[in-house]
Amino acid sequence: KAVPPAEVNYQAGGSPLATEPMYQSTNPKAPAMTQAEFDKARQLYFERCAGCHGVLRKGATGKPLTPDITLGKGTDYLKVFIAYGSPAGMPNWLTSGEFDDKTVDMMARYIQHDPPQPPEFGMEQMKATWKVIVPPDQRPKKKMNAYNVQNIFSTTLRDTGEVALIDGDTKKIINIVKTGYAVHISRLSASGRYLYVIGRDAKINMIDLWMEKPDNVAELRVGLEARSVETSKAKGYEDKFAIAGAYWPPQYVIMKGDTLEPMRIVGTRGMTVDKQEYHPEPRVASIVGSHFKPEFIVNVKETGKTLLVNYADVNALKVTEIGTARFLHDGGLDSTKRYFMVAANQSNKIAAVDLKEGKLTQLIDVGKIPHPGRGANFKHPKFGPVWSTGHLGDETISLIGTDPVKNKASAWKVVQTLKGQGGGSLFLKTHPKSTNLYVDTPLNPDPKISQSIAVFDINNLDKGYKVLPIAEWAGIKDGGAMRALQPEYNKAGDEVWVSVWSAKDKQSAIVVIDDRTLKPKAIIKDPKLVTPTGHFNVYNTQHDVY
Ligand code: DHE
Repeated sequence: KAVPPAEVNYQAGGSPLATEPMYQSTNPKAPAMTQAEFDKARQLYFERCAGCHGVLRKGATGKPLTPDITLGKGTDYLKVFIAYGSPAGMPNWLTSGEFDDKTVDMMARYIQHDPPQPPEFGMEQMKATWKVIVPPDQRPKKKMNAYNVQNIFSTTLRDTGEVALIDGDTKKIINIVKTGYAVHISRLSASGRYLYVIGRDAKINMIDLWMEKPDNVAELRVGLEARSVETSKAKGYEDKFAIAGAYWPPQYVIMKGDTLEPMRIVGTRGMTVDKQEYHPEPRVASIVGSHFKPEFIVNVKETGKTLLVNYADVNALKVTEIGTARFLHDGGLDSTKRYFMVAANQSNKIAAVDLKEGKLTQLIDVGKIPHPGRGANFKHPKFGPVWSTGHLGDETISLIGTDPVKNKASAWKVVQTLKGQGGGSLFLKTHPKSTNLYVDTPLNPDPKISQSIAVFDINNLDKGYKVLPIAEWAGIKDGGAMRALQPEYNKAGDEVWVSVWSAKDKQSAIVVIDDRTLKPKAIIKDPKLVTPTGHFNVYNTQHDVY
C-alpha cells in the first residue's frame, strides 16, 4: 500500500478556514448532499485537501477540482482516486485508514459541488480586530530589563497558540506570550526592539523586548489564513513599517511599525507567469525586507511572481513585478544581501533575484522540491560564496554560487550537490563564525532520520556528514512521532538550537548543541514547552544572518 510522500503530509497542515462559516451553493447537476454532509465535507476539505488543491479548488501542487472537471468524472471515478491515491502524490485516504468508505463517498460528491468561497477581509474587518495594548507613548523609553536582548530566542509553541521567549544566555524561559494559532514565523524590527509573529489564523502580535517582561503591545488580524510577516529594514525606515502576507484572502498588508495600524491592502489575484491565466487565489508566501532599498520582496505562490514593493510612499506604492516560477515558497538573502534566493518548490527551481537592479538574474534547476527555510550562506573552499538548499523530495543539498564578480564561473550554478540523510528536509543553517552546516530531515518516514540532524564540515564537504541523535539526547521516553527540526544559531555563532517536536500531549524539548564539539550543551525542557517548532534568534533574524 502506498505511503503518502513527505510533502503531502507537509501540505496537509490544516487550514483555519475549516471553521469559517460558508454556505452551500446548490448545483442542480451535482449529486445530492445533506447540509450536514456538506458541512462535514467542507471541514475535511480545508483540513486535508486545501493545502494542495487550493481553497477554490483551482489547483496548486494538486490537480484542479472544480465542477467543470469533476462533474464529468463522476462519483465512482473520483472515489477510486480518493480511496487509493495516485503515483503523482495523491494520498490513499481509505487504505491509509484516515477515511472510511462513507467519508470517501461523501468527499467524492462534495468536490462536484461549487466550491464555497470564504469571506473577504478588507480594511473594515481588519480595523475591527486591531488592538493597541500599550500605546507607543506609554512604552519604556529605554530597555527596562537585564536580558541580553540580542540573544533571546522566540520559539513557536505550535499547538498552544503561543511563543516562548527564551534567554539564550541562561536558557531560561522569559515569558510565554499568547499569540494567534500555530505561529509560523518570528521577525524583528530593524532596531531589534520589536518582535512580530504571525499565526496560521493571520493574527499578528507585536512584542516589545524593552519591557521589564517582554509582552504584547499590539495585535491585528490581516485575513483568515497567513504565513508571513516582515519589517522595513532600509536606512531611514527603521522600525517604520511592517508587512504581512495572507493565504486567504490572497493579499498583503502594510502596517505602521509601532502600532500595527493597517495602512494599505494589496490583492494578489491575477495572471500566472507561465500560461498567463487568471488565478483567483495566489497565496502570499515568503516576504523579506531589503536592507538597502525601501522595498519588501513579496513572493506570490500560485502566479509565480516576485514583487519588489517600494514603500517610500505608501500612498503611491511602486511595485516591480518579476516573473520567476510557480509555487514560490521560502527563501533568503545571499551573504551580500544583494540577491534574494527563493524556492519554487513544485517547479524544482531556485530563482535568484537581483535586488539592486530589480530583475531576475537566473532560474536554477535543483533537486526535487527545494525547501531552504532562509537557506545557508558560506564560503566554499573551491567555489567561493554559496547559498544552499535542502529538499523535501530527495536526499540532496544543492550549493549555488552567489558571487558573479570574483567567482564568475560558479555564479548562479549548482557547484556541488551533497548527499544528506534522506528526503523530508525542511531547514538548513550555518553562521559566518562556524564551519559547520546543519541539515534537518523532520519529514523523513524513518524515525532514525527524522529525529536526527546531519552536520557537514564546510572545509571537508566530500567527507560526508556526522549524524547527531537529537531526540535521543533529549532523553524523552515517549514523545509520540518526535521530529528534530530547524537548526538555529545563537548570536555568537558557537551553539545551535534544534527543536524536538513531540505530540501535543507529550514532552518536547530544545537541544542546544556546542558547535565546536558537536556535543549536547543544554537540554531545555519545561511543561510549558508544548510542540516547539521554529525558533528565531533576535540578532541573527534582525540582520539576516544565516
Ligand atoms: Fe512553514 C516558513 C508556509 C508547514 C515551520 N512556511 C514558511 C514560509 C511559508 C510557509 C510561506 C516562509 C515565510 C517567510 O519567510 O516569510 N509551511 C507553509 C505551508 O503552507 C505549509 C506547507 C503547510 C501549512 O499548512 O502551514 C507549512 N511549516 C510547516 C510545518 O508543518 C512546520 C514544519 C511546523 C509548523 O510550525 O507549522 C513549518 N515554516 C516553518 C518554519 C518557517 C517556515 C519554522 C521559518 C523557517 C526559517 O528559518 O525562516
